[in-house]
Amino acid sequence: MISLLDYGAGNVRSVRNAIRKLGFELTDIRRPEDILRAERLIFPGVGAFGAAMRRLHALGYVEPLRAYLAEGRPFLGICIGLQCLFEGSEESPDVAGLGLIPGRIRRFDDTRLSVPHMGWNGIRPEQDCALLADYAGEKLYFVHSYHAERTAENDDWVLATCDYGTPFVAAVQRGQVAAVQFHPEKSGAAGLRLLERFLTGQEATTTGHTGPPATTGFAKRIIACLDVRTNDAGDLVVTKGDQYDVREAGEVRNLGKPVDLARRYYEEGADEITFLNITGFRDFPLADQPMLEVLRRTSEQVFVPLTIGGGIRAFTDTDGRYHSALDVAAEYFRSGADKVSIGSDAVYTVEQYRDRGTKDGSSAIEQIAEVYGNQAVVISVDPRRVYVDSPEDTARPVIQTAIPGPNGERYCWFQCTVKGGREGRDLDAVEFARACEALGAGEILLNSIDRDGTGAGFDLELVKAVSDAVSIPVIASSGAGRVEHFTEVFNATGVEAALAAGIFHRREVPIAAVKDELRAHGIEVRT
Ligand code: 1PR
Repeated sequence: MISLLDYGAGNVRSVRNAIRKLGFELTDIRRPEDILRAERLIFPGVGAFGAAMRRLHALGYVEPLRAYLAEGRPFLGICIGLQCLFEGSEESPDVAGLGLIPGRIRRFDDTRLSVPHMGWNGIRPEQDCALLADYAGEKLYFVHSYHAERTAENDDWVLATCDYGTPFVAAVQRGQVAAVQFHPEKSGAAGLRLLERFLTGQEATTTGHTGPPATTGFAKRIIACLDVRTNDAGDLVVTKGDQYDVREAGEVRNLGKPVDLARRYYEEGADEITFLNITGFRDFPLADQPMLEVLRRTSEQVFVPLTIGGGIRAFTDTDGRYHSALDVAAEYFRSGADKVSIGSDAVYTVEQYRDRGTKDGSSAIEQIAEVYGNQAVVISVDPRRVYVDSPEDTARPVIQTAIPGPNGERYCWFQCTVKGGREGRDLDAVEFARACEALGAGEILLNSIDRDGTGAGFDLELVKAVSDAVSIPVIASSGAGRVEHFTEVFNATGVEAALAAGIFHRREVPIAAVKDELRAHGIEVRT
């Protein structure tokens, strides 16, 4: 029996799903005394350091947890569950940690790096221990802005390290007490293997295994995207447009069932899966139970990060009940999403922010980032090129383009649109991305209506303009037609990830072929 310390501050559905998938029963810690009765305890800390510690105090869990750890009983901390073992954190300087491990948690330097550190990074095992034996160079999924530093005082705790601009502690262990900064429940087969070793009590055994010295490269991510909507027969299907037109001979194209396709991409090596509920802008997503069900069922079978977008905004339903964007997002997180993606609503928010000149905390971006963290808020933007003869012809910032317009125009700007590209706004995608970053978004999913479904390659001018303008990760999307397009976008721009839909759905290019091509060009990927 495994006890889960879920203190109700966020979504730990994926940890539950992973444990169940491995065939183990779970019980929840509900009272302080349950902690000392636990046989094996998993603590997937969620949210921010200060909020997590305050919640543990409020529930009376701190002293029993300290006693459990002092006895050296089986424990696995995940993410904030590792950070709380230290003395404190720069994230919440006034809040003390559990103090089991000497040292303080520090923020990554965002003047040099994309922060949060989000994605698949290799680790370097530092002790001979079964939990991470044979993991040298193995890539696991990290998502965090703060990290533990290795020092002389905590050196005997360090089980594995990783590099992201600076070396940091990826895992700690002493006897049966272990904790990892990455998310095993989101790290595919490698993560499940580690969880299984903990669940079966192998964590403290030594193996005699000394792996090769590991490099810990940070992988570029390959994301499979599933545009989902109800077709004319009322079934929820994966569809795909050409420049956002998803109909063929009047019918919505049907490229398969969402859960089946998501599982296929997971098995084929996708680093993340994104669902976009493409008619979410007009339907109320919480009424869209099939979409929530898709997410629930997918999260039981797919152990890499899941993003869901479409319809994330405040809404008054047909009974006159008001639902905040945070309520909508919360329902998605509860159903298994790791990140939500905001489209149209983010455009309206940025327009208001531009007019006002200040943040007021009321937008979906700010509210969701505040509760679930910046890394959980993706902004999906659907820009379209608007050509002009000269920069004086528009008030928006232009680029000089190597792809002339239909009348030979040499300049263009990238117009943000809403409602699935149906309506253009007086807002440029570069200004938009900067504003979203300032409002607290963690990542930009950068589509291109001009390139969507064309197979002509990513719009490198757009991708470069946006990725140069922000320090949060950018996902290049729209237009992938051949493996070379992925190499091109990673070589020509600073994006962290590339997303494709049509070529994967139509089985024209396997995900493994994309990764082979990238590896052959010296670009780090997860195998
Ligand atoms: O505005 O918050 O409700 O969100 C709606 C979401 O649905 C947005 O993220 C928007 O991008 C998406 N969306 C709306 N209409 C469409 C459509 O296609 N008619 N799909 C749509 C966006 C674009 C990409 C696509 C890539 C790669 N699809 O996600 O997957 O272009 O395609 P490719 O590799 O085949 O070229 P809201």
